[in-house]
Amino acid sequence: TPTENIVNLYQPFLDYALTQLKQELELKPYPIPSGFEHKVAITGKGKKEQEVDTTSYAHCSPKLRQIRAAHVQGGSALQVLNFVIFPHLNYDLPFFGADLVTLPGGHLIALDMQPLFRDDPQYQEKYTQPIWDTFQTHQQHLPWGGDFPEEATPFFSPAFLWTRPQKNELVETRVFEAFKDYLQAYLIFVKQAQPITDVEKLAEIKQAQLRYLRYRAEKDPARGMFTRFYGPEWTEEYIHGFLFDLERQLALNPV
Ligand code: DBV
Repeated sequence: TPTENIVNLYQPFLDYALTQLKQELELKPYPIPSGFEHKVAITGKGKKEQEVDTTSYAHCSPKLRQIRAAHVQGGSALQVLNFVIFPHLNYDLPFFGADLVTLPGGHLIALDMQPLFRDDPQYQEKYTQPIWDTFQTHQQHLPWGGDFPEEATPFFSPAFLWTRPQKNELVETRVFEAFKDYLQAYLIFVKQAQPITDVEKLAEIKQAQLRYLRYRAEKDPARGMFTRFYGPEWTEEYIHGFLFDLERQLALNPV
């Protein structure tokens, strides 16, 4: 039934990604701070009572510092999969970023290989050109999602898929295909990536990673939702200690 499908709308995305990554990379577990692996809250009253579960997943590989997912399951009116890959700081790889969100108002999909250097033509040639045809193929079927924060522009590539589909079916078909294609293309980038040794370039990468990370931690669009369900303390620790943890990690292990 439609309801059964929607309460697990993003599970196939998560299963696909983890299966592919395990197949293609030497994955190791990445620690999830204790108390953040799984969190449950009950919202609403009476007939509107609803459990909201948040489950975290994290791995790393020789070239990828953190591969992590947050999967929020709160019935037919709330499903979220936020999936981000953060490369190690000695690679110029983009971030793999997927924000798949279903709220009572509808679906919101953001999918991209988020660039370290948005306006650098050589960077675009290396990391946007190879997925340009894939982007165009899917974008035809996924209308532009409309307004999004102007200040987020530097963090998205020209191949940013941004859409608010009306129908579940479009998420289950076209969006899922796009997600698979972007992940496959990302895995090719990872395999081809060579470590950067130039000290100036390394410094630029670190600055670009921190810029991205600080923006995302500060502007996390899920902050309000998590705060309502799990309280402000849990939420801030989840954001800074797990979802966007680079600054904490650098404080522990400076590069
Ligand atoms: N978004 C996250 C994380 C989430 C999450 C970690 C674990 O970065 C969920 C959960 N995104 C989430 C939710 C909403 C959005 C919206 C719950 C809906 C918020 C609401 O309507 O209450 C892409 N995500 C959005 C929006 C954008 C993105 C543009 C619309 C929000 C708005 O208009 O302000 N992904 C998001 C983003 C960047 C990115 C802003 C920036 C680099 O990578």
